[in-house]
Amino acid sequence: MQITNAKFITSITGDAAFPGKGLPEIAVAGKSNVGKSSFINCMCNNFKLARTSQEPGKTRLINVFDCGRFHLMDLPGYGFARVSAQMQHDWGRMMESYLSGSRHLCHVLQLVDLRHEPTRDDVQMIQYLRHYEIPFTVIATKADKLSRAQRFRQTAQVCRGIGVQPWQVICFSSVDRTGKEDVEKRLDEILAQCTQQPQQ
Ligand SMILES: Nc1nc2c(ncn2[C@@H]2O[C@H](COP(=O)(O)OP(=O)(O)OP(=O)(O)O)[C@@H](O)[C@H]2O)c(=O)[nH]1
Ligand SMILES: [Mg+2]
Repeated sequence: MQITNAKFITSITGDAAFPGKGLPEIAVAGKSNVGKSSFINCMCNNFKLARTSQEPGKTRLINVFDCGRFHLMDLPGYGFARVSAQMQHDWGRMMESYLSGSRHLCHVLQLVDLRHEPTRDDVQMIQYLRHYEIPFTVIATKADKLSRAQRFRQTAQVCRGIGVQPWQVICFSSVDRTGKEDVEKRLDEILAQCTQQPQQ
């Protein structure tokens, strides 16, 4: 599916239930600066939708976008060394409360940087998702910075790092739109699964 007319609705903390319209939620997770907001803008064909920044830690709340058939949730990035211990603690609480408490969350798009080995935080995030039994797809970002051969090698590294198979990883670039159609196809599959198993 191509996403047209996506709109920013609100920012939430994850503590209180998001009333929404009962639409399935697809969340975008990943470390700070991995390209979550750029990914959302690229997928929604609107480069002014989610605020992107070269300064990590820009997105501090969960930003909610209405994409018609589902809500896209831009989660705050993790692993930003310069934030205080208090902020890291608050981040953990917010994520835990959202991931364990949302009634409509049906899938997480887990972004990792294709150029680097998955971080300890990436591994922990995947463990969280497995623990809460939340289905996820791995999106490896910034593919434009690598050659074809490098992409192949790096995909293998991502797979080893977080324990997934190569077919579970989509190489992506919000700069040259590598992988955009693959993600669109994946969204169709995700939504078909979500609507087959309506949440209580
Ligand atoms: N070359 C390249 N740069 C990218 C890509 N995606 C994002 N960037 C750059 O990476 C930086 C961070 O992008 P954001 O989309 O703001 O990252 P984020 O994950 O939302 O960051 P936080 O909100 O801080 O967690 C920006 O300078 C982007 O222009 C990509 O696919 N290719
Ligand atoms: Mg962001």
